[in-house]
Amino acid sequence: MISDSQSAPQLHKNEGIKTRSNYLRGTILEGLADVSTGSISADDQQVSKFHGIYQQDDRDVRANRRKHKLDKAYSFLARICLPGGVCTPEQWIVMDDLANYCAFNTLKITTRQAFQLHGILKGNLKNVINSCNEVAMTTLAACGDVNRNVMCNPNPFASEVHAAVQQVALEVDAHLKPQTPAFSEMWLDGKPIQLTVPQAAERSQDCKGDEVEPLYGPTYLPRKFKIAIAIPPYNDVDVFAHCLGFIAIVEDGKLLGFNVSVGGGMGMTHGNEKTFPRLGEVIAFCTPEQVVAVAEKIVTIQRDHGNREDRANARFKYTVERLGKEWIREELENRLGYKLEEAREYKFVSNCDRYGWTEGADGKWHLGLFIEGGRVVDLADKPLKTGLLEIAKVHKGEFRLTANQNLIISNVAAEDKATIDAMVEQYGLDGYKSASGMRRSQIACVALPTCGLALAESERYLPTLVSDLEVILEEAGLQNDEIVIRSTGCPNGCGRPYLGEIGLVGKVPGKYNLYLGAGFDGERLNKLYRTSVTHQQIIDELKPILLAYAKEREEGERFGDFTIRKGYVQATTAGNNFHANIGAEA
Ligand code: SRM
Ligand code: SF4
Repeated sequence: MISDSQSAPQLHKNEGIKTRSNYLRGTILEGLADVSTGSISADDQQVSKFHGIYQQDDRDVRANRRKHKLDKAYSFLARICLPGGVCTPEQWIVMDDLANYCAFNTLKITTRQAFQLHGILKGNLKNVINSCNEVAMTTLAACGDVNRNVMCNPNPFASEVHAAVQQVALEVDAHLKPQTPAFSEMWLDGKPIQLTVPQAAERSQDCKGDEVEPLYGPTYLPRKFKIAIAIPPYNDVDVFAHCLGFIAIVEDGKLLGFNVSVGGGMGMTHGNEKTFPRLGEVIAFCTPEQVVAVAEKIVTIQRDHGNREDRANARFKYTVERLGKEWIREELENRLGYKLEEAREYKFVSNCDRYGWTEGADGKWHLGLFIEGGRVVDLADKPLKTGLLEIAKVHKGEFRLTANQNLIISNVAAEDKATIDAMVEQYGLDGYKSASGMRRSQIACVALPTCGLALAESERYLPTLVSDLEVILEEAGLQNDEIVIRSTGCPNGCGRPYLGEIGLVGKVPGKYNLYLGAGFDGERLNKLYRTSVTHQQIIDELKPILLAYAKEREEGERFGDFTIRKGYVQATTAGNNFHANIGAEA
């Protein structure tokens, strides 16, 4: 017989940290006031994530500092939410300024359409958060066990629908923000948080959180929660990689509503097959008026049924895997108090970005720029950061950050195109014109030197690998083909590598697991092909496959599909068979 002590659930220690934090206060302010160290306490590091800040240290200098018995070179990362990736020129100018004066002089466009500033000393955090708030940007809930920045694809072709969908993204984002007064008290001297749309004052009656946090309650969610909205035919937000996805259904230029997808996520742990990437499953259709309620109820389902004992199994994808999509739909409808309609037809064609000028339905123009690794920085030959600042000073539309870490200069009047073009050329921002199709279809997560979890390089490595692969692409005549390549420094999946036709996932310094076979439309995960391969081995492994692809592909056949048809890897048909039928030698 199992004794009580054996059967009582052992909550993960982070649950206690959240409870004791008093709605996200912890002792962060005391920690920041302590000038004897650049760091804060371990518990506060967990709590600070909800405020969008992470303690990090410069891993490039870690060993040397240890040798000289010095403390680590601590600084903080701030992640700034931009729902749907839309950023005004005024906001861009503030970000540029903060990068110069409070951070490492660069801006990172993230895979979730947000900004990251690296290298902030703890004494500057309040200044950064305040400055963002003054232009309606916030770090609140950029990280932590809450809903994160809501994504929405920056589809310039359907500009009218985009505006409606962007509004939905803003509303869902605002509705799911934590309500704790701690953020305003701690960082903003009690001033209100400025959001692009006002934070919803009320949650549904049956939310069953508590007075301070009507939606989340004092322990928030078991784990992070992510939402994306896609407008077919483009799946450039990788909607199925999300806990909750909305797929816009458009007829005759009108937004009818959204298919609802549940249970996606990327992260896993090497050697732990109980963890796996998983793609969301479409369960129903909802109208634009129902979206916010659907998002709220799904979040409460995860709050109440997610695993609070094992953080490695706490994401919503595992809740859906455990309880089944039919149960989730039934529970969702119970909580909504009405039935949802059946999902509608849709078709995705690509999860890549589109570059160059595109005209929107309203006659305004949008310029897609390639920003390698999402890093906005002044390089010796290409002053990208200065260029974008100068553009922000004259641009009358807005910027849109893409989920592939790129940038769109959006809503440009026809008469202003020439000015923007000239500036793009002057500052070397026209890289999209000459980059190979593979380079333009890449994602690299940050990894070293700032990411504490990186096992290998990613952002600093992928450009070199692509340069070497370009020699083969040239030989094969594939230089203009979009072949999706994604790398991450560890298996957490920040660059959504399991949706790369070629995926590279760091194992140890200089070695990667090589994955092949994801769908170009973002609807099929890839499969492990080789483990722990070095730079040269990656090239040697990929060369014959790329050459064969050039010669033997069928009309319109994508690289990922080809690697499956030719038997290099077997297709992954669901997250729970991601680890099965692996084509790699151990
Ligand atoms: Fe991520 C943790 C960077 C998108 C899955 N991620 C981290 C941390 C904060 C490391 C840490 O916990 O100490 C990284 C900071 C590195 C640095 O120095 O900047 C980090 N993640 C990023 C970014 C900046 C990658 C990028 O190069 O763009 C992305 C920021 C997005 C944003 O603006 O919010 C980023 N992270 C993602 C994505 C992609 C997505 O959401 O579409 C994923 C996979 C999708 C998913 O969540 O399933 C992702 N990050 C993780 C995980 C694994 C979660 C899991 O389910 O196991 C971790 C580690 C964790 O949570 O324990 C993590
Ligand atoms: Fe860091 Fe791993 Fe995320 Fe890359 S995938 S940013 S190495 S946590």
